Amino acid sequence: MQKLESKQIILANDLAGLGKVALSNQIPIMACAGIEASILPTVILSSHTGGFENIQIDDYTSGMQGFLKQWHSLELSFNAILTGYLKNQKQIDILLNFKNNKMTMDSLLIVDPVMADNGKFYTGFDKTYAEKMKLLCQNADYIMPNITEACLLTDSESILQKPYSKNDVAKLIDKLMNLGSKNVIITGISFDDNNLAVAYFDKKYNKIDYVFTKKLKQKFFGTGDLFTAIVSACIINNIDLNLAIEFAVNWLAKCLNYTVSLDRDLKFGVAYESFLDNFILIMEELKRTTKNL
Ligand code: PXL
Repeated sequence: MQKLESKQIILANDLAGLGKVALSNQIPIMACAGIEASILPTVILSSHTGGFENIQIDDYTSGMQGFLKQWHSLELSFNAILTGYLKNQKQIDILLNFKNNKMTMDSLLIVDPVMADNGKFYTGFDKTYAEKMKLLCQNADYIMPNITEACLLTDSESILQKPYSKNDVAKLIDKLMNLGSKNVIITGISFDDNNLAVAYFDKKYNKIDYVFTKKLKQKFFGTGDLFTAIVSACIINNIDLNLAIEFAVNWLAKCLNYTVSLDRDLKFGVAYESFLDNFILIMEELKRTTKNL
């Protein structure tokens, strides 16, 4: 097995040419975290699908198999694989097979079960897809669903019909743990109109905790992909989950507020570039304090 010096991650996500989402967001985050990324595109699009027209969309399912076949033959070892937007059930099978048969035991599987938001499936996803996604989550070391996806993975959609409580979220986390996921992070939780929260269960501390942030009224694209990349980078760097989530939420809040201040069309993505130097500083400090613990 070939051991490369720096930490290694596989990013399985879509590649959109225009409008920064998915891989376009996650690749720079990994570089700034000092982690080398191997790129596994699931779909190649001329732009993301939120608010653009005449989009060129190429399903990359067969390409993924070729990529992984080559990588396996090179006997590389990876610290983690982070999955994002997957186009179909076949892609889930491909990743499950790679994780269970081709990766070393200490490689982490981190799953963002992208399929729904605001109580609804995204176009192209349905209940059968959600059933398959449960399988991927069962095999995961960390799952990062939003609240809608968490409900769909646990057949708890009724929670979304009315205002929900911390007690409801605790039940959801319990069900997700029973599914087999080792650590659970739920995003997009909203108990009131003004705040958004991330809830997480860290097996190491055996308790549920929350990080809150101010809710912005605008709709952004690709924030979930930035969030999962930042938290995954911290996990690989052995940084505690509470520090990781606080870092991700607070750094993203700075980027989002700046993006709003630019008064531009939000479909082009979050203007995070001028905050990457700040990202590197915080990440390096977190790595240093983790090493000294
Ligand atoms: O996570 C945002 C995203 C990712 N990938 C594709 C998208 C979007 C949002 O619209 O269309 C293809």
